[in-house]
Amino acid sequence: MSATSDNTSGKSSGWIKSTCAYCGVGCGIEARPKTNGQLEIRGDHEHPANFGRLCSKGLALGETVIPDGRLLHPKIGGVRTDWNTALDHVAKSFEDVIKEHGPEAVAFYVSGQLLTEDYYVANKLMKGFIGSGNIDTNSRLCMSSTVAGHKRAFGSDTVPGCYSDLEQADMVVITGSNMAWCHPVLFQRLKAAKQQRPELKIVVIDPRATDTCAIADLHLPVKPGTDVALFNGLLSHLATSQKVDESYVRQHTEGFNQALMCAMEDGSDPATLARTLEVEQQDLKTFFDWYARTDKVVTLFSQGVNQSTSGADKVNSIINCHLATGRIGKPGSGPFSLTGQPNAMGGREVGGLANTLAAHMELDNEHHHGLVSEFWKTDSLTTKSGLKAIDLFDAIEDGRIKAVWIMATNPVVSLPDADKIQRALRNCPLVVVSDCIADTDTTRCADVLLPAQGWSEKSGTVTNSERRISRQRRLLPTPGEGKPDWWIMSEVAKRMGFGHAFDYLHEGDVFNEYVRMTGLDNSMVAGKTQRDLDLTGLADMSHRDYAGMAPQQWPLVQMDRKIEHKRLFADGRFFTPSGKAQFVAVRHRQPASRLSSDYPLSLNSGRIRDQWHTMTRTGLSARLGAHLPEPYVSVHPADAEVFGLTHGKVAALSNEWGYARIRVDVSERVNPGQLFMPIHWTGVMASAGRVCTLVSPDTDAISGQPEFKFTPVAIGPWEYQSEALLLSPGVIDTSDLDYWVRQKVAGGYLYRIASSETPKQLEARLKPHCLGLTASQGKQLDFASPSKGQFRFAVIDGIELKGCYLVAPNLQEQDLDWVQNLLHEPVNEMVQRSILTGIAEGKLARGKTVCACKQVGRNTIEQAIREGDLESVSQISECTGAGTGCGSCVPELQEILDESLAYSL
Ligand SMILES: Nc1nc2c(c(=O)[nH]1)N[C@H]1C(S)=C(S)[C@@H](COP(=O)(O)OP(=O)(O)OC[C@H]3O[C@@H](n4cnc5c(=O)[nH]c(N)nc54)[C@H](O)[C@@H]3O)O[C@H]1N2
Ligand SMILES: Nc1nc2c(c(=O)[nH]1)N[C@H]1C(S)=C(S)[C@@H](COP(=O)(O)OP(=O)(O)OC[C@H]3O[C@@H](n4cnc5c(=O)[nH]c(N)nc54)[C@H](O)[C@@H]3O)O[C@H]1N2
Ligand code: SF4
Ligand SMILES: [Mo]
Repeated sequence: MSATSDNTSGKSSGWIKSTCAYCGVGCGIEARPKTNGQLEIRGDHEHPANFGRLCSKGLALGETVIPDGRLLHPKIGGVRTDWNTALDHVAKSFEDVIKEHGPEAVAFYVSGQLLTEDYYVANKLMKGFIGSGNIDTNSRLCMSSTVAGHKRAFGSDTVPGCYSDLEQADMVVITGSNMAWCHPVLFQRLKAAKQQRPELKIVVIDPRATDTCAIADLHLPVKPGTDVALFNGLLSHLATSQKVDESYVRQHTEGFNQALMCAMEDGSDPATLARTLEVEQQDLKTFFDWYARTDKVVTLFSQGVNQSTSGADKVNSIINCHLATGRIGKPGSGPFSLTGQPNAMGGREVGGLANTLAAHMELDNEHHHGLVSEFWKTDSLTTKSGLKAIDLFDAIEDGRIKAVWIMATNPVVSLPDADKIQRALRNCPLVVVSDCIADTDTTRCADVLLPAQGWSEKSGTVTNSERRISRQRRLLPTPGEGKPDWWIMSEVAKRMGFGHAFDYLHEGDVFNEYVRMTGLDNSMVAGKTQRDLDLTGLADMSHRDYAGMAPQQWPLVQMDRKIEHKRLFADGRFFTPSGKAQFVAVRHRQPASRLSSDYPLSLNSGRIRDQWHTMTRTGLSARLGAHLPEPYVSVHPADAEVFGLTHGKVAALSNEWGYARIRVDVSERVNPGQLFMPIHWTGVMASAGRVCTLVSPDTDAISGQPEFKFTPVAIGPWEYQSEALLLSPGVIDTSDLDYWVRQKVAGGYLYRIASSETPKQLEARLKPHCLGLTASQGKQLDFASPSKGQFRFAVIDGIELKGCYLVAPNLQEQDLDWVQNLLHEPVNEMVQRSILTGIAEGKLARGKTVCACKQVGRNTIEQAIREGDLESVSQISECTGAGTGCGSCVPELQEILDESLAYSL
């Protein structure tokens, strides 16, 4: 059948096709197990998301499937047990709570990193059989404003476009998205299109100057939270310059006049608008003019839009402009929400959010309720929406929820007011956590730990940003007793007496049930199904077909299963009761929290290029850790001066929610008054690097999505007397250290340490960590200059370095990146001299890693530029290999080149 590929297992010459574990681009990979248990990875040239390309994280997947730190066995109260006991315990405990306090007293908190099959089972169990709506997902933190915006405008949660629209557009607006780092392969596709057609206009709207700006014709560094005003300004401009497609608006939409009236109030006066947005009036005019005169426009958006107390309104303000110009459902046109997690979209399909049912049916729709009850053969289907993530954890804190099961997410790191989340979980009578990693901030709060299979062991499906469903295939055996998430939940369901509904033998059975569900009363009316999500073209797949299924974009309707409907709304008909799209009248609002004299700066947060969320997986790769190894706060030079901060020293941030201590990065990429901090560091990886302890729990009233991008904070220097780098083959006890960050390096861990104690006192603390590593025949290198506060110590066994440390009053002034590789290098005289003097010699001196794929350092690149008189990035790539892997470091290469050229002038 058309839905499957010719080769039914997805295999060719030992290569197995699967999908990348990380972002919503959903790149196809091919993997081949190596004899050492690792995986060889390459891009799948046939996959329509990436056509063979991969980014640094995708390329490093093979390094992250190592057994280090895996959760191997079920545990109750920290004690290993067998599956049967653990499952009985979970089922019985949930039943007891439900019996005594009702179904609203239990909850699931799940994740866009579950496969569709897992997600479907979770939702069916909680909403359909336990009978509570209390299942929410980290997609609440990620996509819920978009879901709300889509539903308000289209009557359905539909991303109308597809990736090729980026290549066909004549203008791409990128707002609130750092695609270069967060959706790198899609960014590369866009960049290639720009190179082919330089007239393709690219506008980036982001308070920060990110690497995404590298391909922009125009960057609007808007004041945080002002997107509604900007797009209202655009809508006003479109109206006054007669660029509204009146016949489209008349035939296919409703509510234009009211939306325009609101828009005019915010945005009809360019001078006022420019002041609100804090951008140049001329730049605004340029943006508006380009948008007005270009027919094919795609607007890409992501967390700078969604994660806001006006997130849903921001989404609708963007959609309003596309509706007004009829630029939707057409090649090269449309609003395009970039999904974050690999299966953010799949979760939305099967109703992962507390306020939706499966298969894009709605909880508050009686007809849908009836259909789903009958299909699942249940009388218990909840009629009430459950609590959204933030409210759900409030209910855990105040004791309304007494049992929670967390799967595939790390809320103690990723939810706002994270210290409260930790307190809530510590006080909750039953916390069950399913994860593949043993030690996370969240597993530390668990009563029951259930080992889940990891990415390379699981089998099922994920859906990417362009609604394309791809197979994730089992590549490696599971270490320990890890099980698929759908299996774990089904076993608990059986023990709760719901066996008839959860009797799945195979993930393909779950998929098939879900596919059939999308066809429930979803027949064609005038050539269009009643709901957007229809997969019935896949309904008669056998297990064999499922095993070999090639990527499929939905809708995939039974009747014309050969046709790929790449774009929705091409016919101008929507899923609202009237069939017309709705303009939503929106007004600009300030973020909920206000700056004050106590907390005068706004804290923005987001991602870095080579790490994934809470680092439980990318943190296992030494290569990925090298790019930005330490949590940091970016601060504008003017603020650095006002607040007494020095680049490379440590800052203390605080507000009413929490505090953090992280490195200072003085940078003009952030505007005055604003700070930026990455989201990735956890309590496992650093002493005080979790951004979410500082993030306020304000949410969008419509979507429930938290405002992660704007929290008022105070900042100041954190004074220390000494610093150290310590290399150790294993994890060390850090409980007596003030400031530390752990980084995975080849052969062990590198600790970056700072202390309020003197160098001598710090060295006295560190020495036992290293002495413990000495083999009887080991040799010690010991250098001490107490007057300068410098101590260097190493333990060597033959040609192997066992461990070492360097202590000084201030290490940041030196280039110490070379220390990262020492556990890996044979210890020759040069290495010994480098350790004793603290200064890299010979090939150790290659500088900070710029290209993670090819491991090329900054010094090497600068030297090549100098010595070879290089003038272009391609020449740098040719000479050093940098930029020839995934290409994500190309903007940085350009920056180094620009700096070197400016210096040589
Ligand atoms: N490397 C990497 N890639 C990832 C992930 C990862 O962890 N690491 N995670 C994935 C996931 S789950 C997600 S959700 C996506 C997120 O992908 P993105 O949304 O691209 O990533 P963020 O860095 O969170 O935020 C995007 C930008 O929004 C900007 N911003 C802040 N406030 C505003 C504002 O008021 N208006 C506008 N217009 N912009 C603003 C920020 O400065 C930031 O540059 O990335 C996915 N891809
Ligand atoms: N300040 C701030 N906070 C944010 C954001 C922000 O921009 N700023 N962004 C938010 C967004 S958009 C997101 S998506 C979240 C992400 O935040 P989280 O979801 O908390 O982050 P992850 O590290 O991806 O957590 C996934 C967990 O699941 C485990 N895991 C991986 N695969 C599996 C599996 O197959 N089964 C099971 N059971 N476990 C598995 C991993 O080991 C890990 O512990 O963070 C949110 N928090
Ligand atoms: S862009 Fe990178 S992280 Fe995202 S799916 Fe593709 S390879 Fe994976
Ligand atoms: Mo996300």
